[in-house]
Amino acid sequence: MTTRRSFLSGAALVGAGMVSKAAIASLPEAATQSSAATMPPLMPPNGRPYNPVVTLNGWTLPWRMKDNVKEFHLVAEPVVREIAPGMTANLWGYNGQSPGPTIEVVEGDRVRIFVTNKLPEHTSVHWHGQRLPNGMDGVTGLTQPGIEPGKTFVYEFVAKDAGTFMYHPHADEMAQMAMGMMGFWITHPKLPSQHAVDRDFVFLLNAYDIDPGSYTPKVNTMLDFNLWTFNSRAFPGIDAMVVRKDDRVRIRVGNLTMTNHPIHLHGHRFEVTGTDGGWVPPSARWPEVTTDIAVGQMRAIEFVADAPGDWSFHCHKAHHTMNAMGHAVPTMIGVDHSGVAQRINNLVPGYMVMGDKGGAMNGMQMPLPENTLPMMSGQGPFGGIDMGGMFTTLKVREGLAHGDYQDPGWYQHPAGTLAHEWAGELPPAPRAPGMAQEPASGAGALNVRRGGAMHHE
Ligand SMILES: [Cu+2]
Repeated sequence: MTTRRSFLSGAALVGAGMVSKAAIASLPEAATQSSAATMPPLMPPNGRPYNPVVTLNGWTLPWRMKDNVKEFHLVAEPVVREIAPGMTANLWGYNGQSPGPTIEVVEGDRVRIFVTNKLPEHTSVHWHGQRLPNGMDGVTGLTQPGIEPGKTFVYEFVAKDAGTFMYHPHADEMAQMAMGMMGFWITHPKLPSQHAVDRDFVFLLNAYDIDPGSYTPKVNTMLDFNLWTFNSRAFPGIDAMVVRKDDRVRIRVGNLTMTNHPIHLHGHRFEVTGTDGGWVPPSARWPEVTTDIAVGQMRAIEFVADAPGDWSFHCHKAHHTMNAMGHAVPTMIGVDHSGVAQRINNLVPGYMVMGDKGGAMNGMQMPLPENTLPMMSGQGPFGGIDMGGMFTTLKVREGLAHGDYQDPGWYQHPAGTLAHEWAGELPPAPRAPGMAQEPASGAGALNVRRGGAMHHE
């Protein structure tokens, strides 16, 4: 969780990136970030004003103004990213982190981005979604040669359209994106009052395949990833999105995984107000509680946070809210294998029966290889949250200060608003037809369907 300390160090870092030494150099200084905590919004120190975004478990890249051009310096390099406490990954990213820092500019800004390559192979940067001169599009071989190791390229264009964008390589992209090379880009409207919201969160959806006990993603994996992340963080490593009651909130999500993610918010209705192609006219918006985000897409959702509480915000593909799981495992629900377990225990002391009552482990700890996250491990005020991966919370509270993004702790439910155990009389409960009358036990509990005609309707 983000603490005041990490907020302060974030502010100090931004200050350090803006010192005058950089202003006289021919290249802007490349600010770097060592923390995976959510950094406070970077208030624009120069250039035109705008309402900054907050990058979930990320930061915004400082810039300098030179001859009325907004100059940035990205460094493509190997980084160590903490995926969640207890696990780090050897990734490739930009300026010390993966994903790279968010770039924030204003509609109509002329932008110059220096890209230095400290990777062991060539790269390029594609400015996903921007309308720009063809030669600035960053496609290796098609619009430019690759940026060789040790070299610096410069991109320059006018940010024509306000909206939500991404950046990523178009060079050995399967491997480079599987290694985490990507970042967010926001072009703010010319008028800060246009599309204004109180809190504006951004993050990328990404996925990795890192074998338990290892540190480097398997870059040839196409679909069967085992770590599903928001901005290269897995729950419980993802910070909460903290908002004031009745704030107008925008959440912008970009998808650079290899599959779609239906993103679901509890307790509120939202509208999709931005797509890859810009702002959705108000007449074309409809209420949602889940929006599917396809590969390569960006979506901005907006709502008024009118319901205090700790609300789940997650991908609705159940496998995507799990960490480091194996899929080649049989379902054991309803199977009594205690006799088998006893016999295996004679051979392998410590063998445990698992999954016969479902997957929730009720806090049971299993020994894990080093650098491996439990499949689901978040702790809430009522015990274990059976979640990992693409899951976090929207924390809506009354009375927060305007710029206060600190985690307020768990929600205190007003009396009479909390689900609880029924303490009164219970009538005999009916059972579904065909089910055993007692909890399954013994070999007889397994209903094996054998032979005969099976018909399908
Ligand atoms: Cu998903």
